[in-house]
Amino acid sequence: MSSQTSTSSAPTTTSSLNAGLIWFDGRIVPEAEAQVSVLTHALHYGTSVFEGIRAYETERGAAVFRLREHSQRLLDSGKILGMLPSWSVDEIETAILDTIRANERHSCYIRPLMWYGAESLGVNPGRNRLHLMVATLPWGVYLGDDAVRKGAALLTSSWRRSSGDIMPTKAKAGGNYVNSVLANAEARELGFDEALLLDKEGYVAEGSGENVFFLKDGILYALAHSVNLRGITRDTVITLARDMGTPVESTMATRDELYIADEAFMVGTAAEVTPIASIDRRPIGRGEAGPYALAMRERYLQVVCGKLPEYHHWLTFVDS
Ligand code: PPE
Repeated sequence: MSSQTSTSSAPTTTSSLNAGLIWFDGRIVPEAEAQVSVLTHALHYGTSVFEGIRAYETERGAAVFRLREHSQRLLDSGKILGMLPSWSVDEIETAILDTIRANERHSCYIRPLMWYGAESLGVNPGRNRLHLMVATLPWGVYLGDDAVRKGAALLTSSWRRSSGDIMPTKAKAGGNYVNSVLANAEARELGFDEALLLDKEGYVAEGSGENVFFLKDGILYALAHSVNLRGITRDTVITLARDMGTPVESTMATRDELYIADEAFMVGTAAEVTPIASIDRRPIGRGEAGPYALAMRERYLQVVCGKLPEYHHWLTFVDS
């Protein structure tokens, strides 16, 4: 009888993500050399924290959008998990900028990840060392061009967003994302673009990877933080809306309030500003990408690409 086990040489584990050179515990190495043990604590228990950041091409070369806030949130996520990293916010910023330069990226999605290593197994993170890596990836429109052009079709998920007494929802922690993965997979399998998650009281929380806004009678409503991730794009969009003269309020809302909104849209680093055309097959407004959402998307893209000098304080130019 043949055995399933082979003792041949180690498999190569390079991804197909074109990450190129990766910053890994202080060294910049090819992706194939940025390897971890299969006994890594984070792989078993989800004990990692991460960020999603974008750099855009501007007239002055690549610029990272809100680098300080993202780097600080990575450390904050670690703090929530009780991690004791040795990297400062400045060192994380430098690692990110060095990785972009090493790969000569003009624009990219940036994924820093901090995690417990493989010194001990068992729930207690105990003696595990902390590791840090930064990858940069070429990444386009998150939910696809169609979702942006026509507006995304959302499904209220049968999975609820974890509440803050069950999971640390303010931490961008690996383990938390099982919730997002399940909700997103359910929506996709049923033919929708994205999932909308309710909190345990039934208020709309957020998308699997986005914060949500809706517009009603000229007022822009940002869904309150409650159990949501404290989104940096959410904060950006609130500022841009106010600067455009739109009144903005933070609110709790049930799903039916969104059904009868004039417009709704999702925001996030990956999703940028993505209009919502329908929720649970009910058309929102005219059932297409709404004019306010499209104007906000346009404005957002101008800001991140450095076209509006009054927002340059949000940009870190890679080559300055
Ligand atoms: N909520 C969740 C659950 C979330 O994951 C994100 C970001 C946001 C809100 C928006 O946060 P911010 O990027 O600070 O505006 N989701 C990241 C991961 C997406 C992924 O598929 O991975 C992102 O947008 O980078």
